[in-house]
Amino acid sequence: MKITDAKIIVCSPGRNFVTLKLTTEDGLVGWGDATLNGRELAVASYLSDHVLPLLAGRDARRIEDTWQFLYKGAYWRRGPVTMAAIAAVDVALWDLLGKSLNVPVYHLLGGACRDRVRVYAHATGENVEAALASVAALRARGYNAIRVQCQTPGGKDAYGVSHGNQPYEPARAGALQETVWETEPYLRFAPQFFARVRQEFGPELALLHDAHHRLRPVEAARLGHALEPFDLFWLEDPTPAELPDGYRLIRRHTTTPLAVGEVFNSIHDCRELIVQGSIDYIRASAVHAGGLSHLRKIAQLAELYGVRTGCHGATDLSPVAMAAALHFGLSVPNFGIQEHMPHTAETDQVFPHAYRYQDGAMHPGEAPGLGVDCNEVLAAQFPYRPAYLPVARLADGTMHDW
Ligand code: CS2
Ligand code: MG
Repeated sequence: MKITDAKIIVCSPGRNFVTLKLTTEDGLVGWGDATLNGRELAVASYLSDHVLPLLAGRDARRIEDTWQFLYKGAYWRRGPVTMAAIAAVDVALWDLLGKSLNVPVYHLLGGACRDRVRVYAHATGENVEAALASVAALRARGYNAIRVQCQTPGGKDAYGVSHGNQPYEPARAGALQETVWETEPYLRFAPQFFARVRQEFGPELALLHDAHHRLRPVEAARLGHALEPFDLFWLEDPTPAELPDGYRLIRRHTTTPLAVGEVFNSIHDCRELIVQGSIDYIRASAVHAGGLSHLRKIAQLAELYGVRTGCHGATDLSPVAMAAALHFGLSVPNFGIQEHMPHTAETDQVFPHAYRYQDGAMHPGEAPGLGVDCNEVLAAQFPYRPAYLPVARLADGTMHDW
């Protein structure tokens, strides 16, 4: 089953996506997502200029060998750009294999370990009442796990808070947005806020919260401890994870479950945190961490240490990545939960897909391969627009983690 054509489609149906299309000699098409939010063109170039020319003539069924060829053959290993490029090829090859055998990808990953994939949605609010209303609306749609982000009173441009009734989309076209971050008001507000959420919605609802790398380890330990009465499902990215020791410190001070890893791009980013027992959920995704082949290895390591998956699934991961995540989530034994940020209608039109949401869970469907397509004619109507993630500074202008 030789690869005869490979191309990149960069489009922007509501936000930018980079999609890889592989075609085989018998006319099968496989899709991969290569979207790296705010750095899309870097991955498009890495693929177009350095990877796609190497794929022509390769046997599409040699998935692991292709992964090793692209990883070891580059000499310069790891990093978000390289691993997103490898991921796109890997996911497209799994799509092709499923199509060639006329089975959904989850069958190739060992078959279903569950009937459906539990998902969590995003509730946001510029104030407490708006955030509570957002939770209530998601409850009404059947979600039983909800991430809640609320603007700290007196602040602005809080991470994860959408404005108006627009879905949250951090990357913005045009000028780079600089936001101001203040830790102390947030540390005082968050426990009060979650006390209110629990009072409003009771103990059963799974509540998640994303600190988005903003805290120093001891601040994160303080927050985790203060949130213990509210029994969070997880506290995400409490501190930048380049320092695994920081997670060990947090772990010593709180039983609030910890989730990390959406910015990870290989098992080497995850290993120490998993082996040290410092985290409860690993958030690495099939699009940023080297594809399904590598994500499976991360999950297998995590399984040995009782760590569960909680894959990233924001809107900057395309429906191709969402489909891959659902096939993975259906089949991985140590599944935790899957993030679900519904895409815009435009995106869903460009990327028709078999996956469906129902009552707080999703299923990838039974279509051969991933069960997702890319309408290239429609995609061409939404050309790329430069858009960047915001940056964060402290009030005195010091650069901080966004
Ligand atoms: C977030 C994302 O989904 C999440 O947990 O951390 O919104 C993240 O900020 C974006 O995916 C960055 O592109
Ligand atoms: Mg996050």
